[in-house]
Amino acid sequence: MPPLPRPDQSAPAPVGPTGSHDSRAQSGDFLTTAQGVRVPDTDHSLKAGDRGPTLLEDFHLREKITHFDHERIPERVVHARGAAAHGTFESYGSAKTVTKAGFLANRGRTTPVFVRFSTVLGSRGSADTVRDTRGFAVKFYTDEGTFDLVGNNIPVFFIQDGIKFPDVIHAGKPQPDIELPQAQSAHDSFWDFVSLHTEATHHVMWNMSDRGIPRSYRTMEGFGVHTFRLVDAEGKTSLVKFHWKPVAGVHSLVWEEAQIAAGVDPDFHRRDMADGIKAGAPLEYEFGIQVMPDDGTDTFQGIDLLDPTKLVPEELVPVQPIGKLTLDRNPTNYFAETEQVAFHTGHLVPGIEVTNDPLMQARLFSYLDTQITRLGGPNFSQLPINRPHAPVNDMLRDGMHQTAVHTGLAPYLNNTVDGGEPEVAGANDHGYVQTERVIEGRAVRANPASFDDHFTQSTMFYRSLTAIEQDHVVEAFTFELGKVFEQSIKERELAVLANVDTDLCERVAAGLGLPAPAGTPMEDVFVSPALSQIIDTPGPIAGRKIGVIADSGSDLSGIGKLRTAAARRGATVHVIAAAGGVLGKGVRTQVVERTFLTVRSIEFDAFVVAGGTTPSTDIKLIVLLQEAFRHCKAIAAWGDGTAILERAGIGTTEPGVIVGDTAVKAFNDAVLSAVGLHRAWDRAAAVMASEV
Ligand code: HDE
Repeated sequence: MPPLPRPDQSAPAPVGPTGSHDSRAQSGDFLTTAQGVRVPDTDHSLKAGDRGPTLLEDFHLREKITHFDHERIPERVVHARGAAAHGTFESYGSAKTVTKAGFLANRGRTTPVFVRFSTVLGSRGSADTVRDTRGFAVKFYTDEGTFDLVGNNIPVFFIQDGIKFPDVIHAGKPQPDIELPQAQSAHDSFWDFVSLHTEATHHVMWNMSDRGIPRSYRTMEGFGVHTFRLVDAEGKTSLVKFHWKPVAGVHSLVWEEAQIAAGVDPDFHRRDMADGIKAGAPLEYEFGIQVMPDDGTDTFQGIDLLDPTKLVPEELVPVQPIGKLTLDRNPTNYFAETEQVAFHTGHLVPGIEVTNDPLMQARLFSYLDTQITRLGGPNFSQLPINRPHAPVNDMLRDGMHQTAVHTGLAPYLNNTVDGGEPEVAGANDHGYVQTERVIEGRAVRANPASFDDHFTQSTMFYRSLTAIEQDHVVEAFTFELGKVFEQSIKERELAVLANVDTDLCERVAAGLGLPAPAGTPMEDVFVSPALSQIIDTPGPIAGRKIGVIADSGSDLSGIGKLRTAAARRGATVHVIAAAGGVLGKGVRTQVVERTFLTVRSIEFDAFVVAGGTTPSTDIKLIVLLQEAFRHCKAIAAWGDGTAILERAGIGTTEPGVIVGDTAVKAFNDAVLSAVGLHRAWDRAAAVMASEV
């Protein structure tokens, strides 16, 4: 008997003009129903007379309303608030020594990616700049199948065993009776949980540091958190930690900015990413690995590599760059792509394997499971954004929202009906063959003793920060615990801090007006300068925004020169004036993009007052400049623009304040270098101590 036709399971999805999606909606000349029937009127329902009741037979009305009624899907149970971008990963090939994964091992190979950034606790409509951990989830559409690296911007986690995940999230989410506070950890149940579960301390230290309030996604590090196992072409294994290093450097907001932004522009991070991409400044990160020997101990120099509350200091194991990620395309449709993308820690490719980290093990179950509720069934991999770019030839059949039209008669193996096909792949055919490892032991509900050390690395983190960063940690703890009502919770958390660092505990206790308990912090810990984000040489400024205060009398050609100098480094200049419109005439014009009414200091990384600008007494302008000064941003003026700084009480000799006669090259370079330093931290002590 001749073989029956083979099933074609990779039937292509409809492709629209934008490339990968079905863009049926809003194309063609006429509005139609979902059945393709042309619609004559979509504004008036079919009624019995113009003042009569609506008729049930109006199929267009019913279809339109019914579809609308079902437009929403459940938001993610965590990481509901997010934004994403498309891009490319290019391999340096340097990982070839440790992995056979083709997208990493082959120098110059490019792989399409989709990356979603998120906060953890807030609902889908919550603000971007809240104090929280950020998700950094990367989908690599490799030609050996899809690999998802579902990471965070903090290298450690609150808990050591996945069975505790619902507990920590229930504690962090709004309280269940009246659902508040939204997207905040500053409430009783969060601090109740973390003060009772001291394994959370290291992650909490990071959250309370500047890492909890990133400046933007482009200035945020990413971490795979768990230890992964890489396998090379000969079958040799290594243990690795994954890192994303932002090319733009690691920078954060200050707490007051984060709070203002949550009200003034809740989309602060989302807008920054989309605007940057649109302006031609892609987000860029280097992918790196720390490689540790897989010697059977799952430990490196006393650090338990299976404990996700521990990191490996970069001074002990340097991060080796293995490729570059560039995000340069905004999504076409938020729902279809950003909302429907489904990441899964179990989306692995040959050469990348998991370890026994008990947090990772639980995640391997959760991510597939959650999509079944969120995306309404088991066929979510067929959604355009989730579809692998490698050919798919599975034997999964039917189910809700099945869109593939499978052919063939034998969706099972072994078969003779479909000619015995398809075959299974061995390691030489790029099959995912798990490395053999010995697994034995008694079934116990227990952790290894090394998981009991909750403080050494919490202390290491705190002591590795600079003084100004430590001040921010003290402020953050004092703020958050100051929002807690139960005295016993505050006292218990102070007892935790007493075991991290005496000075930290005493300063937070003083802020709360409580006695500082005694603890036993480690005196002699390893200090890792790589954990600090403060730099002393200017970094790149692509994507940064500079606000220029001007009016019709300003030196518009000077603004033009500053704009050109900034553009050369990928930064943008935006003119701010008392009223909207265009300043100047003829060739020398500048469009006003913000007025004193619509601008707020948080939108910009630096402010410059153009020469020739008439001093204004508008309180909004004074507040704008004073706020930027308080947030330690670069502030500059040329010519008689300096009079406005003086009016705002900003001394021209203060750190990070640049003045010049004209917007010449030296002046512009000084301004852009100050932006590259991110903040004039030398100003911080004076600003904090200032009195009115
Ligand atoms: Fe997640 N996590 N997680 N998580 N996680 C989800 O999956 C979960 C953990 C992370 O942009 C959910 O599709 C468990 C660590 C990111 O779509 C869910 C445990 C890390 C995202 C889930 C963890 C993460 C999620 C919710 C403990 C950093 C957003 C919706 C065992 C390494 C992905 C979804 C996106 C999302 C479960 C712990 C990162 C419920 C059970 C550790 C970036 O499956």
